[in-house]
Amino acid sequence: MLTNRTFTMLKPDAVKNGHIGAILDMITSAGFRIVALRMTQLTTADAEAFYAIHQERPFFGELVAYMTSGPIVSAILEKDNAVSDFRTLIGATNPAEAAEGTIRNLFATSISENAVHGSDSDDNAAIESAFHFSGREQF
Ligand code: 3AN
Repeated sequence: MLTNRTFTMLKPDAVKNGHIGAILDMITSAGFRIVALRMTQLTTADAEAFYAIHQERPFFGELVAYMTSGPIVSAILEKDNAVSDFRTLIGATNPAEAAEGTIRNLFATSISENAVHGSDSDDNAAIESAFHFSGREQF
């Protein structure tokens, strides 16, 4: 249904460090069209639900605490091959391994505070988009 779309969050560290504009500029300069956009702050219940797939991982508590620690910017992005191209643009989960010039290489501070989220499949892009935006907030 949402083919050619992916979902992203600019995480609390990126917002706190003043990188919203620079990151959105990198995203649109790479050919993505912003089709939904919001600044918000996740509740603990929101973050636990969004990251439910990671609930058995040792870093789950740290991840939820971090993702609720301040405002985030969530967005839906459209482009051919959006999920894969966006994963390339953001770089590896661990910024120490993120390729030069990627968003995480430039803006992430650590593996847990890694600046941005990007969906890992078309199915998850659709689920995550619907979690954050109603139909009439998607253009
Ligand atoms: P990605 O965001 O690159 O798809 P996932 O899905 O493996 O990475 O992990 C989701 C989030 O969990 C990451 N963005 C990161 O914030 C956090 N995370 C992943 N691995 C670790 C780790 N080893 N220690 C702390 N936080 C982690």
